[in-house]
Amino acid sequence: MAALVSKFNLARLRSFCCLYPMFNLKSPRELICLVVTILALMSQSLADDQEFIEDFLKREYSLAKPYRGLGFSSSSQWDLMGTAMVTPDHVRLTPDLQSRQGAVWSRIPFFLRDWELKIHFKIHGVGKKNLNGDGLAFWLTKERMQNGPVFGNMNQFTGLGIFVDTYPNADKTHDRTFPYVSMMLGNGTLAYDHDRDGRPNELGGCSAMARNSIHDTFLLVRYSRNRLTLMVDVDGKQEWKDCADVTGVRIPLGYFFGASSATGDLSDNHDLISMKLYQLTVERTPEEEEEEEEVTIPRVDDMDQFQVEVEEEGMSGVHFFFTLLFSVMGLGVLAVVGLVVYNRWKENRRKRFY
Ligand SMILES: *[C@@H]1O[C@H](CO)[C@@H](O)[C@H](O)[C@H]1NC(C)=O
Ligand SMILES: [Ca+2]
Repeated sequence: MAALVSKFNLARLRSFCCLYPMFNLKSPRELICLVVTILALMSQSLADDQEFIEDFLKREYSLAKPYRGLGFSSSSQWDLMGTAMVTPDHVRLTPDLQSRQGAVWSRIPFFLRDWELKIHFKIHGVGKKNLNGDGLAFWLTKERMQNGPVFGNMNQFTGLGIFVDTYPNADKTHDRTFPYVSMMLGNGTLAYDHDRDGRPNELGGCSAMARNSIHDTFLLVRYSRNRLTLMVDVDGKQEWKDCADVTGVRIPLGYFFGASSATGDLSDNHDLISMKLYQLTVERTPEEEEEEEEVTIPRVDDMDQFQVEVEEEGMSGVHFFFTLLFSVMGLGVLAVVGLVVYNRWKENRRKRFY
């Protein structure tokens, strides 16, 4: 393929007869000719890149403008639910009004093993910071079209949930700034704990100033070779910032993409502009193919790595040992200081007597 392209480009180059000898330019005409040739080659390679991406964009799993017939036509690949509404510029999942729930779900089960999902969304409203809610969620789950308490979707879901949480429910812990983006892998029994903003079962996350932003806000989810990566682009710099990265993640095939949102006492407009699914080409050796294990329930191979952070109540053995050690050391230092002070005091007193 590459050889073919370069052969083609060479032919193109030759057609600009002026390039022999290549850098021995005798007249302005030849210089212009060279510049034109270079520009032509550059535009050619840019076009190639474009084609490369287009090739792998999977339209059947993507939601993008124009949203012709979305949710209504029988040929549409998506279903709408609740307050979700299509406008020429976005799919509004909820308006900036209390107690609304809306969602959009793919109708086609998803069977690719290596993929990348680029999400363009917009969260905006009139509420002051932290007086808005609740946020947006993106899904790749076994279930679809079930409303519930997790950003407008059911709890105990089976599959991947990505959350853009805009309201801090656990107000005791000021350990993170909101909006907070995080991900969780549900297995049908694990629950998303809304009161604690999902902390107990999250696989990682980051703060992202994605509300009332003057910039376009994007998320990127990549899943390849069982590695799940989450990236954000919310500050208009056109670059991805790492947000979460987990290996050994196993997501079964045949699940559905979706997006959902909910408002409660607090609200926001939650708009989905696009979800673009790209297939990634990953070479696998026959051995790797064999090792690739078919799973029926989503799981993370080494789940223990996440349990550590969650432990809040009670002390672990190591924790206890160090607390004891430092307490003893502290007491020792105090005793020494006390002794020194006492001796000084005694000496001073003795001096005063003589
Ligand atoms: C889901 O994960 C939890 C925690 O790892 C585990 O206790 C539970 O048995 C799992 N459920 C299923 C259906 O595998
Ligand atoms: Ca929350």
